[in-house]
Amino acid sequence: MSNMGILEQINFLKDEINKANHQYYVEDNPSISDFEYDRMFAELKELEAQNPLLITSDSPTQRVGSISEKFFPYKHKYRLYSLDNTYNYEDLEDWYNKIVQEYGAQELVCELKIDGLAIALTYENGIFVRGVTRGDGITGEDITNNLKTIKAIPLKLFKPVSVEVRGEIYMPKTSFEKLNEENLQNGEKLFANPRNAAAGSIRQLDSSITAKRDLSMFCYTAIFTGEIENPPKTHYESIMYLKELGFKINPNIRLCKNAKEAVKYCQEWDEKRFNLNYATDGVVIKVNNTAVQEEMGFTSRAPKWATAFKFPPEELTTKLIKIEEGVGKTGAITPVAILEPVQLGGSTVARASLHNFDEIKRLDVRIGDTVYIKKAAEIIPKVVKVIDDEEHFSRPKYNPPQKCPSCNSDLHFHDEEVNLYCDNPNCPAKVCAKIEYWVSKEAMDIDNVGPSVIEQLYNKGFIKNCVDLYKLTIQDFMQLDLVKEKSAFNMYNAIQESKTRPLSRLLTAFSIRNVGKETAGVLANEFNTLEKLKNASVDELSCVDGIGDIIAKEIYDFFHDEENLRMLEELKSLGVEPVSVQANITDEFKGMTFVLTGTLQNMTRDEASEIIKQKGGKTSSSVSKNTSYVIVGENAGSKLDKAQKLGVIILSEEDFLNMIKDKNL
Ligand code: 3B8
Repeated sequence: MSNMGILEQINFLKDEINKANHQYYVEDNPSISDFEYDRMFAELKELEAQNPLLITSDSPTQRVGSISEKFFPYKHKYRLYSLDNTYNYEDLEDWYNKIVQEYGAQELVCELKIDGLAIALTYENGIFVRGVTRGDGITGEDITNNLKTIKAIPLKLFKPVSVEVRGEIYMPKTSFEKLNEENLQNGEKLFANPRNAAAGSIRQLDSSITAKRDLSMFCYTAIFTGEIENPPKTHYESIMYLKELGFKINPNIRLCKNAKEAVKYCQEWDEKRFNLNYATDGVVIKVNNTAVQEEMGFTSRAPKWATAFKFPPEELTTKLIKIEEGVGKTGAITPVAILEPVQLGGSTVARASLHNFDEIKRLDVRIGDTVYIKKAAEIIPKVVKVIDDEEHFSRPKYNPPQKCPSCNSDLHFHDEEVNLYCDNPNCPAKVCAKIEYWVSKEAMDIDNVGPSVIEQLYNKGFIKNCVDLYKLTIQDFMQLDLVKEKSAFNMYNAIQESKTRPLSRLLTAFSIRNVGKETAGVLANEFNTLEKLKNASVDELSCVDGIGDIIAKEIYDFFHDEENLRMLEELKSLGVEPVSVQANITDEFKGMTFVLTGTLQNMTRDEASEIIKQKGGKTSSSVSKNTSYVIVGENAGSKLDKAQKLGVIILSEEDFLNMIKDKNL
């Protein structure tokens, strides 16, 4: 075989195997025998082994095994928004009617809401180049190698288009049950539901484990990043286009003329969903017309043109054993129902929320009552109703506490709030709750330091606040119950590691009122450094998309409170310096050195060098024969002269702006 012949044969085999994969894993309609498939696969592997230079990333042989040390954060080029929820048909009709009022009657698209993990896939000229988890919607983790093992994800599309596709990774219910059976026999951990099993499988550092798990993916959004012929004008058309490109889409998609038809779709699937081999927790309803979608836009967290109708949650009865009073990080006292354990919504429930003391009064919950509990997917179970059995009225009424269960201070109501509060700033339970939040997954994500460790550290007087965590030594940890050198070392290390968490996490950890992880992400993205955020005015803050006047004032106040400023200084001196997760580095400017001189009109020199770095280039402060370009602003001095002398290419600011066509930077 000539060289050309080998390349042709390799390409032929790749195409045939990719087609067979598509038929089997996407269309559910095998086109060739296993034997034929294995034969072609073996031949391709053999040819590639003899000609390793001809192996490409879209070859079906590249779907297996590699080991990573960790997953790298990746800043999404286009944010992944959440969906607003509707829980009943009335809200769904209201949502639709408001749209009709403003934009006229709209066709809707209904899709099943797959209960899996949201992922963004990037294709360049038809080749799969990257897959990233949703994360907080702004930054996720690069799990490309693991995603490559999922055969429903095409490595090469049927057309050479550039597109970012979003979808949901899931594990079929039958595969989930089989996996749990195996795990049970091997004495390994069981997964609570298919979603957790999918999450556990996709987050393996060894992708050969992921490859063994039966995962699949339904795609539901496309953002075209390059030119295409006849761009779709509706969501429905764009889904059909995804199908043509080779993606797996959920077949139960339906066009609806109005909200009534959408409600009918929801009612139908609320019953039929149990017959499906994948988990769905609702229906996503979207405005079909893409131009109208664009006009409607987004709130800070979700598109206005889509809503998720959540299927009604499961309910069950059990006995209320007692009511525990917890103290939260704000000092709010929260009653928690301790229950006789029951199985509900795929997990064991032994505790349920009672919200606040008004709620207990309204429900007239008494210890010993039989209560209804309800749990929607991912939502904390709650007590919804008391059963009026014979004994209910003979049981003593429940009275809210008057003293803090932790520090015994008097409790108070705050203005217009239903919660009771402990206002003692030194209340041990409150301080511990704050520290627990600081170390939590959502905030600084400090592994190994759980509630009992925090309580012990606090009781021994080693920590009085979150900052003190960073002063602890390995010896301090070794004085705790049952803590040996190794785990002391791990705890210490975990704390040290958290010093360079992204800014969004530190902001979340501060527990500023109304600043949860979503808002913290938006702030970090907008301001990039703590210093810039600290110096932002209320106006600047409220100009940020999704930050209203009240939250802006709250953030401003936080950064102008003396005690907080002292804390920030102390954190800094202890080495807690958040990193800003930069947009990912591309290689457009690889090997190029830029010199900036003079005053730029559209950006500072720092911002310009940031852009150069993000595109893989370098900046230098002096011009030499190794300089690739000098960017000249106003009032440029000797550097311009030198560049002219050396014959280095000189760019105006406008030339530079044209070079960095990518508007997303
Ligand atoms: C916009 C559209 C989020 C989603 C969306 O099956 C947006 O459409 C989204 F900001 O999360 N889980 C679906 C599903 C999820 C989303 C969606 N469509 N079918 C799902």
